[in-house]
Amino acid sequence: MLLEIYDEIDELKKREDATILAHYYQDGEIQDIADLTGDSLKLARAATQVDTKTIVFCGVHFMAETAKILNPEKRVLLPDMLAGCSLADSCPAPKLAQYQAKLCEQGVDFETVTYINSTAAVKALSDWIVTSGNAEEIIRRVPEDKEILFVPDRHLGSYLQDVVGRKMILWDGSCQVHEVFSVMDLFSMQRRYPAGITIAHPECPTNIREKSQFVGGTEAMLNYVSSFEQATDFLVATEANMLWQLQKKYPLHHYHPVPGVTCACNKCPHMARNTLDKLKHCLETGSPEITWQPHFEQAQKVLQKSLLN
Ligand code: CIZ
Repeated sequence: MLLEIYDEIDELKKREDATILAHYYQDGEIQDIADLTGDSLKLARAATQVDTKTIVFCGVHFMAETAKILNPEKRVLLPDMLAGCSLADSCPAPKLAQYQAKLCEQGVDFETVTYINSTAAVKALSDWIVTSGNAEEIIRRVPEDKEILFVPDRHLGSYLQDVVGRKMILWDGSCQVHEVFSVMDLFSMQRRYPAGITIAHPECPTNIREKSQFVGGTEAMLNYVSSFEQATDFLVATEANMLWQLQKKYPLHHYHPVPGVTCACNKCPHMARNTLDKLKHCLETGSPEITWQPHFEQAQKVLQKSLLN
């Protein structure tokens, strides 16, 4: 059954001249059939190098939208148009515009640094876009005499404040997956695996980050794990499908999801909307498709300056 649908998708991919990009938070069976897997920085950059007419983006809406913005001439398909993001939802563009106007009235001289987990309309209101992979580097590019308004993830923002040593005005958003890790669950995992190494995503709350030996985005996690030559237990505080990618690339080690076997709430319900059936269906029908919107033009300028330069 799985082999059959893989063959059908392969055939459709040829027929439609398509490339499949998949985020590390997609189910393993989707990552397995993708031409390329990655975090949002790697995938956004890869999308600009694709030589097929169509990109099928297996990820959430803002990721496919970013691929379209960076490649207006390509057809970009998203298997499920409702694959959203709690972080993007936490920062609606009109609310951000209102807050920016208030800061201006108060005489605050600031630049807006926006996490890529945001809508195109929010990106269009921003000075910079960051991903978990390039945030430190971009924040260091903001002139020292400017305040920074960081949106929408308060946990990533607070992590970056510590790392870069720069106070920022933080928007009050968070990721529903990373927000739910509890430090008590982590402690019990650490008791179960006393020699284990805890690796956490910077979208996790401070109390989880403080109890972790390594904090970094998914690409940084892969890089970190690659430096261990002896079999090691890793306790992983991020979306649970990341374990599939870790296991595939570095099978020597053992990976344990935080909070562990008793709870599946560390799976992103939005990413889970994409399935192999929907992937096949979007190739068959050419829909749902991300279509160009007027505000993409401004978002494109900010994305290009932030991710491609
Ligand atoms: O930047 C991304 O792709 C996300 C959402 C997480 C990560 O660290 O890769």
